[in-house]
Amino acid sequence: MKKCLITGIAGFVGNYLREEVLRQDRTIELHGVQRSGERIRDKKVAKSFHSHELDIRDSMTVSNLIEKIQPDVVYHLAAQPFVPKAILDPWGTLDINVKGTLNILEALRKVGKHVRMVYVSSADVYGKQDPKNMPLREDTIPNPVNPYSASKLSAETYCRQFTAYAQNIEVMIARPFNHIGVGQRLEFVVPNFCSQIASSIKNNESTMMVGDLSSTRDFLDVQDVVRAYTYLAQSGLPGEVYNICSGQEISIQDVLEKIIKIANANVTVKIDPERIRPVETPRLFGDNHKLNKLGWKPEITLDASLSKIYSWINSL
Ligand code: A2R
Repeated sequence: MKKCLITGIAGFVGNYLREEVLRQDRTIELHGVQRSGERIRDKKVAKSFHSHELDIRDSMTVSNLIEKIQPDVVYHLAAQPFVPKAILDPWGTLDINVKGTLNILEALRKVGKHVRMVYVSSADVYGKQDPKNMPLREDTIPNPVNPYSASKLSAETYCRQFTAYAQNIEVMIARPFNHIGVGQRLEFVVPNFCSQIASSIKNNESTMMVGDLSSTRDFLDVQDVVRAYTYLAQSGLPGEVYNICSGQEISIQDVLEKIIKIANANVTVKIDPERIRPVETPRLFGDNHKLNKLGWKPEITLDASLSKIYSWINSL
């Protein structure tokens, strides 16, 4: 029986990845690492995998667990994923994102069994780029501009090095662009807009204040994102980087208008100059040809994804 380990299984993305991995193979022996056991309350979900509570910064515990499981496939998602937190605490971010990844790689190397690992990095490693470089391809030279993306790029480097010299380890590196879905934290742009619009309808307010809406991004539904991770695990090339993106550029303004239409809201959007901050990345979208070549293509449209998210927020 194949053994799979997902780190960060109780997080936003990990939760969807768990579902997708089990949907594709009901017989798989699934293990999940979570830092605290509190996030999965649903008993049926909790029973669907072997849960291991540990901190990936602790090399001994990581090593013992990997020695015990001897996984065939690893999806490494556990991370400190917030840029503002990384700016406040670069050391803590480095510890989790880099040392944590290194602990996993070193434990897999010591076990010696052949393993394929998907390392979930971030499109944020591209950082500050000339808008003319869009859509970003995997061979664009990264230029990280914050401690989060610096830590992700550093961990990517270790993944490539271990793939090169540890005979038993093959790591595929995923660089996801913006992903959205039910359950995402409310501070992210889409749930945030949905929540403001839902409350403007409930409170009969006709004006909504926003910041700069002109920047463009590339959105995928989280279910398409986790499907892409399984494609990398199955047929990605070791040591290679893959953009996980739609390849479609859309302005935040257009996303907001779509949500207003879905909600059938009658709100006027007003730009609040106080909310306008210098945007580091006015345009950000990727080229997904390399991922498409593995057979993946997105299945969920942006409209369908936004509708699901709006209904969820509206029901909270
Ligand atoms: O801190 P917890 O208990 O919420 O667990 C989080 C877990 N995690 C850790 N697990 C073990 N040892 C650690 N030192 C540690 N630090 C964090 O990673 C949580 O379950 C998971 C991250 O989930 P979210 O915060 O919901 O992030 P999301 O959006 O699922 O991102 C997944 C990956 C990350 O590597 C991002 O950098 C990338 O996608 O974009």
